[in-house]
Amino acid sequence: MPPKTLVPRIVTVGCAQMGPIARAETRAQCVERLIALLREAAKKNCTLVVFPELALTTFFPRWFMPDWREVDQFFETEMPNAAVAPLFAEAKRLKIGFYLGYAEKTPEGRRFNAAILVDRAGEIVGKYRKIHLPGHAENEPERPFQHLEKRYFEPGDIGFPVWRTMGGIVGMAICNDRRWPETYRVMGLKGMELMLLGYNTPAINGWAMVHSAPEPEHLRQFHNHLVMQAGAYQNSTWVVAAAKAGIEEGCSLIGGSCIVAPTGEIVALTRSVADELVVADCDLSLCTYGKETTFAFAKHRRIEHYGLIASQTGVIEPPQ
Ligand code: CDV
Repeated sequence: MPPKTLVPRIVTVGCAQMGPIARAETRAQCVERLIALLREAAKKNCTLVVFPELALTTFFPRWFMPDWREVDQFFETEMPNAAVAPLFAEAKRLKIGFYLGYAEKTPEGRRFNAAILVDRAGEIVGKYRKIHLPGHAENEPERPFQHLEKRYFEPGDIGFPVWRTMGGIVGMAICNDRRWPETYRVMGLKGMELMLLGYNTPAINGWAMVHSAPEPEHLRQFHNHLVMQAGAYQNSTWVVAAAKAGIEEGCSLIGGSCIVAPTGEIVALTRSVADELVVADCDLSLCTYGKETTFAFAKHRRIEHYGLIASQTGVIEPPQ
């Protein structure tokens, strides 16, 4: 059989890191920053831009707020809405699709850490609700800062969908999801070629500080890249990950926003902890090699031995 020639399928993707967002910063100010990044992406021929998790507000789960009316100020009750309309309009004018993370409150009063995927025509084609919520549900005043995602959000209830859009098969995830191999594999089993993700990762672990468990800061960045490089390689997919970075309300967030190729190699990486765009020509045809060789799932997976993964949550050790 003659060798198959792979036709390049290039999506020029912008990974739009944001510097800190102050608590007092308005939606309008955030949207202005997002639009500036979008315009820079247009100059660099991007057709898709990835913004961070909770890109319209500060990372509010760092505070315990007993009054839910205060909490609700950080949530969007509809999407799009008046505040983000200028972003949608500019993206449509520039013909750029985008991923945007935000806090969602549904008409029934349910709260999710969500992301939307908007296509080049300005239409919302997909929504994802964060499944792996880190942190804790109760105030823990001994911590230097809180991580109350388990209080303010419900775990996502729509699984890990993927969408045929922008020339490929696209999936979404949010922050902590990237640390779990199941996230990539479930979407990998749906043929994902491009995973989009936003994150807010503190440079220190509040629990570790309280318990004197050492986790040097460099490990936070190492683990950030380790998991995404592994997930990309093991599922032969591109991964585009945009951080919110820098000192936000006294809390240091790591940067390290990056674009990872299906080989697991980082092909674009931010250098700052401020608003910064990095770009890569993501050739989706490069996914084919891994998907047809080492990670040809249909040929090599042995699901008869994997049942435990989907039937047991925690560890059950063998008897002594
Ligand atoms: N926003 C997050 O999900 N942050 C977590 C932190 C708390 C570890 C992360 O996985 O980066």
